[in-house]
Amino acid sequence: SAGGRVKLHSIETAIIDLPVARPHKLAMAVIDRHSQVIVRIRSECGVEGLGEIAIIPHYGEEAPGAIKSMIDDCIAPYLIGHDIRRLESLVMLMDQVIKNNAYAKGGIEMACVDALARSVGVPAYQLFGGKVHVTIPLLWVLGNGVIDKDVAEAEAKLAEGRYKLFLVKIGKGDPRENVERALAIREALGDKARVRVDINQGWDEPTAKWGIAELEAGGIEIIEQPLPAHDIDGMKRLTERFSIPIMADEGVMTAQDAMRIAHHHAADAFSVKVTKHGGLLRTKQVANIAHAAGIRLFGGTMIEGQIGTSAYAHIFSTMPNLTLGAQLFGPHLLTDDIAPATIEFKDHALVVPDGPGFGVTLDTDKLAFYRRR
Ligand code: MUC
Ligand code: MG
Repeated sequence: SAGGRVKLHSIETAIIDLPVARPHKLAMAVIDRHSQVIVRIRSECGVEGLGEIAIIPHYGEEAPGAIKSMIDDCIAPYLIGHDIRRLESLVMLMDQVIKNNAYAKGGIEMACVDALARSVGVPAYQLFGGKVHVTIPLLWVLGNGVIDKDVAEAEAKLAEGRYKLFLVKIGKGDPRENVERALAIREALGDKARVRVDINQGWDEPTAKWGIAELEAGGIEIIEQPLPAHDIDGMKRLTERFSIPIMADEGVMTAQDAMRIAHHHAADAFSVKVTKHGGLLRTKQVANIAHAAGIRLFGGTMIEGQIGTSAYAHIFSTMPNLTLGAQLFGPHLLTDDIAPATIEFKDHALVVPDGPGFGVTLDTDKLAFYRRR
């Protein structure tokens, strides 16, 4: 056994920029290269762990350079020598070192979980109660911003047998045009597919009252984050008003956010993401609050590659109330990665990897190639 030597020896970070299959249009950004901060940790006994922090530009308060510096200069120096088996205590220590900064902390914790699970030879999900899902239904995000292109892309995904659940991003520009675009896509796909929308905080309450009614009547199945993240009262009124499920994403970051939303009944569902909650432990905490409150879960993404997607899948697999699938489409939008493709996809679903750790190995040549300098 590793005895008492599973101590953190080093934490290294690198910013990478990965190519994408097509420009991905969101409310706040167009992604034509996707940036990630990669975290590599090593224990004194030589066990390694990998973390990945994917960043959508202009999405939140985070930026790659700031995350890298936060880890290298502000957090890592305090963690060296800490026993990674005491994971919760490591997360508490990070919270003492600096407030918030969930992405930076989440990337470090992710790498520690990988190393810890590897050191005991188990899949990461085994540290969080084991898997209740063997596969997780997948959702593809249509991000062309143009009806014909989105429909053609969805048809191609349907033909491949990989996706039959789609999400349209409708938070940018004229709400009327956006609602029409979502309904046109829904109409064109007919019974072959199900369609959801993400407004990414783009509407005010009167617009949401009008828009959600239209979308519900047109057969859209879920409405994600229609109002600004802070507007819990507005989200509560929409959740009460409509029978179509209202999902919180940007509005649920911390466990306290989850408590508040659960208390006020201000969402029917949460989109959970390891980075925004600050690691696998905190993600599971948010999920547990949701479970207790009868709130359903959707596995979110910041468009992760092999490492992040596997980490997300491991923790998602342990959540009984994760019944709305996952948008872990990153490995199919990114056209290259710094780790060989190991995650399997089958029957419109992702197969939860079986480790050890996250089961992903780094390709150091690729890391050197994509590394920002
Ligand atoms: C979000 O708000 O869900 C993830 C994938 C994507 O295309 O947008 C996001 C963020
Ligand atoms: Mg979202």
